[in-house]
Amino acid sequence: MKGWMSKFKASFALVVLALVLSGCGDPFLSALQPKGEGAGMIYDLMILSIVIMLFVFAVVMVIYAFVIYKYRQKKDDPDYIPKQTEGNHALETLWTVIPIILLLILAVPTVQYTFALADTSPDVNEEGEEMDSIWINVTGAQYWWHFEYEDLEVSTSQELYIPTDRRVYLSMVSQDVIHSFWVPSIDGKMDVNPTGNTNEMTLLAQEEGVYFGKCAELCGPSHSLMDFKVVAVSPGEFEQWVQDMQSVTGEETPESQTAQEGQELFNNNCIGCHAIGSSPNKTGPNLTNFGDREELAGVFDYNKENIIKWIQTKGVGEEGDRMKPGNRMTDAQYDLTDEEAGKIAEYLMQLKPSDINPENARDTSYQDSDLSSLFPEEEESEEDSEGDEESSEESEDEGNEEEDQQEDEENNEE
Ligand code: HEC
Ligand SMILES: [Cu+2]
Repeated sequence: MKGWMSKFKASFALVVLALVLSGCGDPFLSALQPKGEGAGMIYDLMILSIVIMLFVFAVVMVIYAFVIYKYRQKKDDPDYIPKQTEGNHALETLWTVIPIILLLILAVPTVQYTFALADTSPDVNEEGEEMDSIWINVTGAQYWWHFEYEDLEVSTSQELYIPTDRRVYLSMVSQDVIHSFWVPSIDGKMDVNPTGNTNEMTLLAQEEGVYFGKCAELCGPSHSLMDFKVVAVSPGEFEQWVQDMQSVTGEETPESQTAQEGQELFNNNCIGCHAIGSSPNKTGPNLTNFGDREELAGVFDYNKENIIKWIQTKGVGEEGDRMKPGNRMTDAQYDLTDEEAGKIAEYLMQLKPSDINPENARDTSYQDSDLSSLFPEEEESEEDSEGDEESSEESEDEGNEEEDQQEDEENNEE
């Protein structure tokens, strides 16, 4: 009786544990609480395979219990042996066909979703026209991520801003070793390679929010600190963010005297690796909107003290209080006093070109937009072709363009 009780307690504890674990994970970092199209598909597949597994488990258990009970050794006839079955065609066919059917049920949506997730062709709108795609060049580096919105002439690092309800397209490479881009609540993983081949994927966030991302490929001593975020804001807010970011040149004069001195120090010591304003990828993160970061270098508390510590230890931290060992800022040559580092920190912390920041992703305000203001070129070129007057210079330019295009095509064919 006692043994039975403790077994009961153990299984009861297991059931409770399973229930608790099933609610597990933060909504912004859990594949079990999908907030994106891709994560939703992956979640559905997970549920489907778990349901099938539970079904198989239940059937096997029922048969098992039934057989054990029915053919147990009986007291009145201990020598009785049940009829032995061998080579039963009906049974063998049955237990071959059932697994095949189950595997087919799994395979059809898996194959379908695999192709859907890999599809990077442009979306079509309700009228069936192709919509402009937002392509973002993503570069993984030890131990941070760079995001360049090439067509929009906007760059940022650490925090990827995207509009909700609209697919964005990522074109992904690595600057050094293999990393893996993973935002569990929005989509699956994608590796980035240093060898020159570019991987592509799409992201679609269905709800505004700040979603946490992780590098999912062991990439060096600070791999576990290679965190980043996806900031999903409503389309109207995204449009505004892009316009605000586009207006930054890096030459804006800050208000306070200290920050102005900080700017000069920054331009003398740091600009080689860090850009402010749009730029292709550099050795270090783009700092255009550094003042809106919620974490320093993706993981550390964002405050002046930590920023000074980061600058003075070149991102390595102090003995006993490590920041990111092995990071590439250790190559920097500068030598600054704490006071100077403080001035730079002041300058960097006031870099807030936009009212759109992670707070806007968390609030409930929703501004709709079709994002057409971000893609004005097409309208212009239509007007161009309608215009009847064309200067000779223009037509020359067009000739060049055609040549360029031909060259591009030839390159592609290669
Ligand atoms: C040799 C190139 C190099 C130089 C020079 C350099 N940095 Fe960096 N910096 C980096 C790299 C690489 C990182 C990313 C480290 C990481 O997160 O792994 C970084 C990260 C940072 C960050 C964190 C950025 C973020 O997005 O949170 C700050 C702040 C920073 N550097 C400030 C400075 C300042 C200030 C200077 C000049 C005094 C400077 N850096 C000079 C390469 C450099
Ligand atoms: Cu990594």
